[in-house]
Amino acid sequence: LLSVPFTQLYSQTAAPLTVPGKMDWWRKARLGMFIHWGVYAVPAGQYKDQEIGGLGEWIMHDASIPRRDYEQYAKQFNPVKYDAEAWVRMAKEAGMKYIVITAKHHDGFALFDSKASDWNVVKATPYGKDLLKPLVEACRRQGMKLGFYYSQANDWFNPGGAAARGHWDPTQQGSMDEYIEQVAAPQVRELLTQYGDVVELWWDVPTDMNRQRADKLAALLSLQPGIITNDRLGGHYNGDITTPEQYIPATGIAGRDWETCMTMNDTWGFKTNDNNWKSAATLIRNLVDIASKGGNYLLNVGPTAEGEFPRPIVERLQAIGKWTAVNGEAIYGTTASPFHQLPWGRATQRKEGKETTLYLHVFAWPKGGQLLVPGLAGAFSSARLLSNGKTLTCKTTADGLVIDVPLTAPDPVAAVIALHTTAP
Ligand code: FHN
Repeated sequence: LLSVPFTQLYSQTAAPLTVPGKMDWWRKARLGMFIHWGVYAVPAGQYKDQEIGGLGEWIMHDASIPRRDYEQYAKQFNPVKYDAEAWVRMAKEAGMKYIVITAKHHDGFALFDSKASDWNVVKATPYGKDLLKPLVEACRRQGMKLGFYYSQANDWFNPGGAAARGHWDPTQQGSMDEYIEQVAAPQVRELLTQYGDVVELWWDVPTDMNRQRADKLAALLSLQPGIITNDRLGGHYNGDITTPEQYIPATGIAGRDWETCMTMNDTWGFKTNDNNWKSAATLIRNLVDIASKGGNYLLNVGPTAEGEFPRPIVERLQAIGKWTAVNGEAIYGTTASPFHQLPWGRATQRKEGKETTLYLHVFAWPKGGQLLVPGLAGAFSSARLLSNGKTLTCKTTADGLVIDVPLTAPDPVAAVIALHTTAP
């Protein structure tokens, strides 16, 4: 949408709400699930028998669909296969520690029973039930943290909402101040008072947001004092986390908590014909790369209009879960690598008092049975393979630490060796 990352789009100075320790769980979590779901899953990338390019959730905008036409899709939105328990279970089994779902995206459609606008799942669809409540209950039962994405400025349906590249339907026109007052602020209040603990408020695309409008929405965050917000509200707010989108910062983002959000294919919202899937290996290595730089990975799922995760997404979640089940200790609760770079992979670390565990994530397994960690010296009390707990011998050399390793990679995607030391 924008040629520059949001971090460069505007500079803010306002400090986020700070509750001591509110980031602690988040910094340990490392991996979350993004869910982009809404009426746009009905056309799923097609309009008037034409394939519409671009993002699935942008179809109303990209095909300039008049409000009255787009409203017909809501009449077909009936996610009878929606199973919130199953969604949360798949996220949990993948090793995801929190979920952020689009409560309302740019098309203005609310997935919840909002009194601020009838353009919502209860009033405008045959399904007729709040979609967030079952997810809240499933998350509570399964111990999963839940946050909401809310498009605070772009709203292509409720009059007065902004449109990043200009309106196309005269009925979209209206006062943005009245939209903020009558729709956005009341809906954010509904989300922060009617759905239990909300761990993240994920603002997005702050078109035409000024300080006064941003202040009105930011003031509502005090309803959930421990809530984490991002850098996309607009005005002068930088929130708690920076949000690189579809890319991993080369060396992390110094001095900021950050969360790379990414799709598994090329679209956030479901499209029938978007089959450009990243491999599970790529997604796992992205997780490792992000954790090695001290960031979080918010990996997207775009459910179908019937309420199901597409099969390629289910398969990738299962593969990620298989890897995190074995290697999770090298991700969760770790901090960034002490190395500038490593020729064969990445590293993370965990410090507990005088104990340090260094996790070596090996992408390119060495030939010849020896792994060199350049420049690493010091007394390591143990070295073990996470895949099978096997102890490995290691010795310090002039070039660094040499570890005797099996001839074949225990895990072709990322095999992890844990080095333990009490040396300072
Ligand atoms: O326009 C949105 C887009 O639809 C999607 O929600 C992404 C997710 O980060 N955010 C905006 C594009 O930057």
